[in-house]
Amino acid sequence: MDVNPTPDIQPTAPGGQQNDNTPDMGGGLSVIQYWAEHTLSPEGPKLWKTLLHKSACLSCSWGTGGQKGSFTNEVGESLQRCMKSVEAISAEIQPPVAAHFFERHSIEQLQRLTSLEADRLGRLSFPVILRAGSSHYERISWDEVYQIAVAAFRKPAERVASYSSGRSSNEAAFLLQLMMRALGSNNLADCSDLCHAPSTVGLKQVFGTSTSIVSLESLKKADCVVLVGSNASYNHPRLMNELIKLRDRGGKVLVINPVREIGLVKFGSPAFPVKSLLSGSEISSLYLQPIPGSDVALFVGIQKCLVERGLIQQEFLSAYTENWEAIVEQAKVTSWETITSTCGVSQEEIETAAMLIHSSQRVVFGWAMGITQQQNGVDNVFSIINTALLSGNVGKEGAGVMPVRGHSNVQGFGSMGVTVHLKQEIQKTMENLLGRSLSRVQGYDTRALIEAADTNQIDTLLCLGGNLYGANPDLTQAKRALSNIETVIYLATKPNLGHFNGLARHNTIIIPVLNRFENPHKTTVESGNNFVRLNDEGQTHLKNADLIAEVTFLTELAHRIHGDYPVNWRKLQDTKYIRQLIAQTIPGFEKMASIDETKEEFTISGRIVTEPKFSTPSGKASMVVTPLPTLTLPEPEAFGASESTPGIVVALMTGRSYSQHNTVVYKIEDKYRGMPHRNCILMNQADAESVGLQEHQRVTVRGNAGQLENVEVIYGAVRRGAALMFYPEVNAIFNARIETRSGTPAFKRVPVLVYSASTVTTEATSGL
Ligand SMILES: Nc1nc2c(c(=O)[nH]1)N[C@H]1C(S)=C(S)[C@@H](COP(=O)(O)OP(=O)(O)OC[C@H]3O[C@@H](n4cnc5c(=O)[nH]c(N)nc54)[C@H](O)[C@@H]3O)O[C@H]1N2
Ligand SMILES: Nc1nc2c(c(=O)[nH]1)N[C@H]1C(S)=C(S)[C@@H](COP(=O)(O)OP(=O)(O)OC[C@H]3O[C@@H](n4cnc5c(=O)[nH]c(N)nc54)[C@H](O)[C@@H]3O)O[C@H]1N2
Ligand code: SF4
Ligand SMILES: [Mo]
Repeated sequence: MDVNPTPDIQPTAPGGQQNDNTPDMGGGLSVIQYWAEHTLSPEGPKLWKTLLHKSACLSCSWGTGGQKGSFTNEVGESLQRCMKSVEAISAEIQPPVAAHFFERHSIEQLQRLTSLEADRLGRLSFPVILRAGSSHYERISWDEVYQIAVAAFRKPAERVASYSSGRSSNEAAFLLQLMMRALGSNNLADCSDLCHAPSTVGLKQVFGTSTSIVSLESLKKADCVVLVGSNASYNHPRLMNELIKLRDRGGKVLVINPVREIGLVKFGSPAFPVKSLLSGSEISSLYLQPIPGSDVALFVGIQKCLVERGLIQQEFLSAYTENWEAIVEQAKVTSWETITSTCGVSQEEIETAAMLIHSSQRVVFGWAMGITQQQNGVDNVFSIINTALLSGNVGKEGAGVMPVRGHSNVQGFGSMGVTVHLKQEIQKTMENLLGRSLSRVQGYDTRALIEAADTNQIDTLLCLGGNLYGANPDLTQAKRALSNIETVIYLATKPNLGHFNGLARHNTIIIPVLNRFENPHKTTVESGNNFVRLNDEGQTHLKNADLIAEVTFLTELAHRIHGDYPVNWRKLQDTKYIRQLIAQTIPGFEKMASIDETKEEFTISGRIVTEPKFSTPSGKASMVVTPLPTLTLPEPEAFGASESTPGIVVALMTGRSYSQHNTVVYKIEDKYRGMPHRNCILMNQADAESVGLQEHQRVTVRGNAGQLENVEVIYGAVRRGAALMFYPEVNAIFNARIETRSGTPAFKRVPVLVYSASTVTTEATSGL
């Protein structure tokens, strides 16, 4: 077949149609309106002060800001910050939670708050405790905080755990893991367990390094980007600028996503006010909509096309990779029929995608949660890497593989050793520092932590940020599990659902902390592009408040637990000394030793790959065969529905709306998908009509752990058999399957029954 990859091929059925309320592009003037509203409002001066502060953006891992000015990226381009940054800052510069708020509101009342309402309470500004048997949080002295915390940390090490979210600094992350490991505990659960852990596992196995191998500089030289399972138009808006520039220089963008996200089709970027903002820039050259969870099949299809047409880079493969023959063999023996029936994308479309990749010289493959939050998430990652290698797109400038990471410092947490899969090199340096071996007991990752707590195996939990309760599947289980823990200590900037629902058996303490732009000392963070940012000292707007810096709290606690072992913890309150420790113990961070003097932000050494030499024992990329998933959905009866129920079982993708940051909701509507509020399900019109449902009808959505009522059906450009809803609310109804190598839940393929409430019987829903 003679395929000429033409740009802008529209999706064919069964991809679904956008509803009438969907705008015809992402971004656009409303972004500027948002900016104007906020920067000209009474909070404006505070907002500007923060925007101009020399620190990295709080929001996503793309990592804007830092020493060269908050609007500057790592290659020195001064672009505007995206409005997500403003959204995140606005939430942090809120007034404090009212002084007597906790006295006046019982925990029962607090549990009725929505995520948005909890966030709008304002900034936490003094420590509080909920004691067993008490109905209210009450203020607590710092002395008592430390007394309770120290007693809690004296429990057996394997019964002490931490959970962290990726907004805190490298310095805080380093201290957390040092304190835990000095105790003899490896229970360092982290939000990345729910997020990019499959990328870490997959990249490590193939290349011996676990983060993106592409720098921003290199991305700028690509002539094709394959963007898989990422809605960058919502979650990494500045990546959109790179795609716009790539299209402008004649490059191609291949998007793979079951939902036709309007911002990935066309995006109006404020960074290009004249040519893009109003009219929008074309993003996707080709948009494929596979069945959720089927990306491996699609990539094996692309590989098959390249193999069949003799287009694989055989010399490159022989010289620089291992096991490539097995990947080629798999592509050969897997039939087109198997491939297309698994992924629901036609052979012609797959071949078009393959030729688009082949006809490009330098291809970057980027991916996010659509790939990792799957039962075969690690295979998904392998299949992308295999495609990159077969097409010769690794080991040169302008090409490679790039997980598009989550939180603004989630990657830094991993680098600092906050992980249950500690790198051998760090294990050694930690053992040197501690003067003894680390515990060999396998630590609990996030899901394992919940399971362990659910079976009464945890006494003490410290949460450095995040919302462990709301981020997990099966909220009933999460609540129960946390209620088995004697002491839970939350370090947080703002109240969230977890503080009111994730309650300990004896004592739940909330410690109010300073955020990144308020700390009295310098800190650092690491972007998804492996770039280390230095954040300047700052001040909080909260006057007369009793907040603490994370570093201060952790060092004070560690000092009380460990004395001066293995370091003088209090001396580390001058964070320069933590950076020196990091430079000595964490590979690639050598430049950290002098960053206080040089102010030189840097790319971590050994991460970016521009030559075909890898950090594996053989120096070659070690390719792994990817079995195709068998994707079935249960029958309606499995959900306890009677045979006559007019319901449909769909593969539900759970993720982010336009205006939320993870479990924190900023606005209820998602205007780019035309979803007016949180309790909506985005469905394919033909699916809905096949069981007599109509747009705007209210339905019940039932998973294997519960159901949500009164959910509004919204038609959207989502492929047949699939649907989309928002977390954290939807986490109430399902207990996700777990990817075994990474521990990551399959949040993006949740079988649910959608039915009209009046006509269903209720029986047990177990065994799905
Ligand atoms: N503003 C904002 N920015 C954020 C965040 C936020 O909540 N708000 N969160 C941060 C964090 S922690 C993370 S991890 C990232 C998340 O960033 P993303 O990964 O972009 O976010 P999601 O909404 O979880 O899902 C992304 C896309 O996956 C698609 N998808 C679902 N299933 C599949 C599938 O089977 N295959 C394919 N190919 N695609 C699929 C969905 O349709 C959706 O478009 O963003 C970070 N940045
Ligand atoms: N169904 C479903 N579930 C999911 C996902 C999904 O796509 N679908 N995505 C998963 C993913 S990718 C992730 S990363 C997790 C997110 O899980 P988490 O990281 O646990 O949750 P967040 O909502 O990001 O945490 C927000 C809270 O962090 C606190 N915070 C903010 N800044 C700071 C700070 O500087 N210091 C401290 N100490 N606290 C701070 C605030 O109190 C805020 O309320 O959710 C996961 N859960
Ligand atoms: S792209 Fe991410 S890091 Fe950059 S300004 Fe926007 S939210 Fe911040
Ligand atoms: Mo994430």
